[in-house]
Amino acid sequence: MERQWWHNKVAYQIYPKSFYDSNGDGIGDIPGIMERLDYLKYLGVDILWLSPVYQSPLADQGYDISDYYKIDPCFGTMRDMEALIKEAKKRQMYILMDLVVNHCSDEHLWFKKAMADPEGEYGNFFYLADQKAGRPCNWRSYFGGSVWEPLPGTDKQYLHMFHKKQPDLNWENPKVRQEIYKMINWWLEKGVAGFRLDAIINIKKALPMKDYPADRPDGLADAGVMLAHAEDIGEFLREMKEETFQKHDAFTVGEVFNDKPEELAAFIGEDGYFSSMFDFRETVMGTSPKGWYDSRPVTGEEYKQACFESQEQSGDLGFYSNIIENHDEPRGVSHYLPEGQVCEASKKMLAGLYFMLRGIPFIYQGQEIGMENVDFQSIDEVDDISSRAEYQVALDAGVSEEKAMDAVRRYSRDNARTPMQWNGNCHAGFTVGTPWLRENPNYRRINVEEQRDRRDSVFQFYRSLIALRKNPEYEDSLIYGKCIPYLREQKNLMAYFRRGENKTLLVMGNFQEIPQKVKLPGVCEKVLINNMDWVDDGTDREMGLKGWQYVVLEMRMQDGL
Ligand code: TEU
Ligand code: CA
Repeated sequence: MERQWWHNKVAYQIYPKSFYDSNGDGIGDIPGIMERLDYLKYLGVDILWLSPVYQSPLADQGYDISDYYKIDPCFGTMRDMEALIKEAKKRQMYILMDLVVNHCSDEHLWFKKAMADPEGEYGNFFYLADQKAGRPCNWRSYFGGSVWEPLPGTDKQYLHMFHKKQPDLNWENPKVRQEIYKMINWWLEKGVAGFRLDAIINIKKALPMKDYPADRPDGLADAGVMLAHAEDIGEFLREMKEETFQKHDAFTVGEVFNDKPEELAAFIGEDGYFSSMFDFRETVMGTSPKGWYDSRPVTGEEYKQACFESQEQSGDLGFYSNIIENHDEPRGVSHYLPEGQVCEASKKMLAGLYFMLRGIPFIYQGQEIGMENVDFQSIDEVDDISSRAEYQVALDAGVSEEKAMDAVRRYSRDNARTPMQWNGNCHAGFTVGTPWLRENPNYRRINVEEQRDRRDSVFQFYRSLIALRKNPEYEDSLIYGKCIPYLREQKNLMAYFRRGENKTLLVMGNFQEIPQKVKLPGVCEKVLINNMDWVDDGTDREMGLKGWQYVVLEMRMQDGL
């Protein structure tokens, strides 16, 4: 496989609004990110993905862009952005922008022009239809309700897969595509290293539009069903890559749900449309088509099998990007670890297990100190539009308010969006003003200041995971080596080899509170990482693991293994 600059990198997602507020207005900003670059460098991450900072009415926290060439004043100025790119470069760090091009904001000039003259050039930038013929299809928006909305002041309606303030761009129109490529190149020329491609699989609709069988009492059909019928998205993606990313050797990571396994090579293979894409197999596990209220917890066994299935699927054809959380999900430790078992040891184990899989590890802000879900008491404490929609879905299904709140507590996107916990002072050291979203009250216990210099902290554990992945001695096994499950059927043990040409590492986590014994397939030469002070020196052929213990071993394998 041809070597790429990003293969051995570790990425970190910043949610700017909640990262660090430099001027006391309660909103995190770009100068705030700049002040924390040295912190991120010390952690050891290289690639920084910024959730959107473009000009936006913030109906969906910046995923509704009204001008792709401007920075929203609440985040700073274009000069700040340029300075950030420069400061990152100085530290051999790379900035990824969020590329939100399935839709723009209804306050974007294109949409305003479409409203003023639906039959004109800009009408064709969107999916418009006459109102009088009724809805062209029964697709349900991801944020609830029909995807169709009247186009104000006209007799038309427009399509939005997400919020009604996020009209979908018509990718079938070559002019739209050219506008987008121009914008992408403009940013690449500014020095960003690449993009995370938001909701990218939505750009291709199954046309002509038609109804699918209704899957809820609202008579609508999940938009994902339509996506499964959409074909030839590759034509758009290849064109985009050739016109933009490829010319700049950019790193791209696609947000791809509803992926089709047979297309994986086309997406992330050597000549794929993207450098990488997120593995969401674990993320979507346990979700229900009915909504959050009907979703169920994920067990350790299920988590393991999902990881291994993805690893098997990608094999060595390309690199998935591995996560346990992001700005759309609950905190990974609250989601994947059993209730009542969330402690520093189990947090480290979960971190270590996903981190050593083949692929690019992404850390979401706050994950490195083990931030947890929030104990929201009422829906009024929640800002996120998707949580509010899901709350309503639950009530409409006849679920009690208490149960509906339970679902919000478990799945709300705001779990990940509360302010970064820098210290135990007022507002977790995030702002000297009033934070736009209330901080998690546990910040006095869980914060950077407390963990940074504590030898056995979650933060220091992440540092050691990153350092191991970066150690050139293990590049051959940890970056390019195969990932081979070990003792896959042994309950609550997640173990796998990372096998390179010269070295074989064995990664093991005991996904339970009680100890268990593991047969060794060879002799352990070195313990490279251990989340506990204790290691079983039992025998050459067997190793005991304490509850939630995690180790990475360098092995001398028995002949034939
Ligand atoms: O998310 C796309 C997406 O598929 C999500 O809506 C996901 O299904 C949902 O959040 C699960 O809770 C991207 C962004 O990551 C998200 O923040 C935006 O709201 C969305 O696109 C629209 O741009
Ligand atoms: Ca600010």
